[in-house]
Amino acid sequence: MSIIAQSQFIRECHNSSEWKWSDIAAECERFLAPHGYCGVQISPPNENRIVTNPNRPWWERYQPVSYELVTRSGNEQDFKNMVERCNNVGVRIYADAVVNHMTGVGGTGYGTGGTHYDANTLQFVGVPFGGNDFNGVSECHTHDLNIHDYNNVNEVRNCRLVGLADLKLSSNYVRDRIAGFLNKLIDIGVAGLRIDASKHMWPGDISAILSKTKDLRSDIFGTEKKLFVFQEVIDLGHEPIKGDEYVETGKVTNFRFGIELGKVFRKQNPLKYLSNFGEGWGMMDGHYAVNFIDNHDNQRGHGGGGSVLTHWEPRPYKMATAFMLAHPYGFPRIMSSYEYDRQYDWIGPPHNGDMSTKDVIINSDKTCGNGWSCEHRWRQIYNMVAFRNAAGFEGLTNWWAGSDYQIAFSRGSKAFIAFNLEDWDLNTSLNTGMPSGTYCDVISGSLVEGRCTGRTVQVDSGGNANIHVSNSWEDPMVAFHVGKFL
Ligand code: LM2
Ligand code: CA
Repeated sequence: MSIIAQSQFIRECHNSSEWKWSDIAAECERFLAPHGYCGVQISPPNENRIVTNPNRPWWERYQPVSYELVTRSGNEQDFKNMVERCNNVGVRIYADAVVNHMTGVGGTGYGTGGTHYDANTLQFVGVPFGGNDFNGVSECHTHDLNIHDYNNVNEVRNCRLVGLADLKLSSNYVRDRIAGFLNKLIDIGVAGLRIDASKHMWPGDISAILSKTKDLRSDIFGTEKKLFVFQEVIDLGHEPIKGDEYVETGKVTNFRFGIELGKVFRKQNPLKYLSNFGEGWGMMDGHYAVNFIDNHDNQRGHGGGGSVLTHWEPRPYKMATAFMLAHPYGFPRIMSSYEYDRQYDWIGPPHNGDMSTKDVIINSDKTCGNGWSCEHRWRQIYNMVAFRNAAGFEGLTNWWAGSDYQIAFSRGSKAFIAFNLEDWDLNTSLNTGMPSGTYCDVISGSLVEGRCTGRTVQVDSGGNANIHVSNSWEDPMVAFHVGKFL
């Protein structure tokens, strides 16, 4: 999953795959805040079904049992501590809100908080929800109440997604229970939401639920601030439900972004075509787009699937991520994953013998251990987060394409980046738009105590620099910004 380290505003959030709340709290303090990450998208915080066949899959967290805050990541007190510690250092928490459905139908048992549920009769006493609170034969007309036809809008929204009991979101009672849950999160200090399975909810129902939510805590966020919402809508262009239908209620995930960059950085489509990437490629208005290279679903073939780049292919993955962070289009989200046996698409987070989630441990080179991949701690990635923060709201300037697979661009006079995926060196003088001086390349190293541990680039008084990027480098790109000036 992703240490959903995804941050807000112009900065990036981080998607934290099932980390324990105590580990996220520590990470906010020791790494995310100092490196300019704005927030963390956390795994669903509410009680879920305990699935034992297969044994404790990651996806059990997408089967709510109640709105109690008890999961493998921790209990309510752990959750409150995390939100407080992260807010104290300016890192915001964005909760993954699973409100389209409860568990899969069939079976009975206890959730991660010990609450009983009966998914045969649809009794979720912890909320409580009963049979009348779910869509049934009057709303959904398929023979088994499941979704089969994604070209049928009513079916996609009123029937069951992979057999999950579909909440009757048109009901005021149901809306109130969900809004109560969201208001509990707001009281604790959460800043926003990823709304899971938004495609399977009517935009009007999302709007009605959100209209019942309070303002955010004024002591943390100032007065009259509302939840920052981004809705998960898998719109790859060939279904009737469009991401654009959801812009009234917040931002929308842009699934085409990672798929298209996957093709480009695998050299299946020229880099130079990225000159008008974003709206120019038919993607949604950048003001609404939440972009990502991969997420917890599509990195293992779920949720839209496709051939996205992941941490398993580090060289092109770092380049695609650097492009995302360097480019002004949309709002970026960084994934943070864990290692697992890729033969299986269901394997949950690194765990101990009793199935409790393993601690995140930090190695001396800043990488993680115990099976946590921590892409957000890769130098090439966190240094590009600082690049994005330095670039601010500057537009894309000085676009240059030397050949199909050699490009460079500036962000006004704040930052510059060049990529070389050809089989030969890039070595030429380019206008960087930057003030004259010596800059530290943040891909090959970092500026540590006034010294650059990587390569440097010299910009002359006209803003020109000799840009050299060898195709044989570990990371064939160079990036520098005004924050890393020697
Ligand atoms: C999402 N977006 O719309 C999530 O990002 C995605 O990860 C969720 O599916 C989905 N919506 C529902 O929240 C995941 C996973 C599914 C899994 C569900 C529920 O991708 O495979 O379905 O969570 O845990 C599982 C079984 C499936 C079974 C279902 C119901 O894989 O075979 O269907 O539970 O028991 C009979
Ligand atoms: Ca639905």
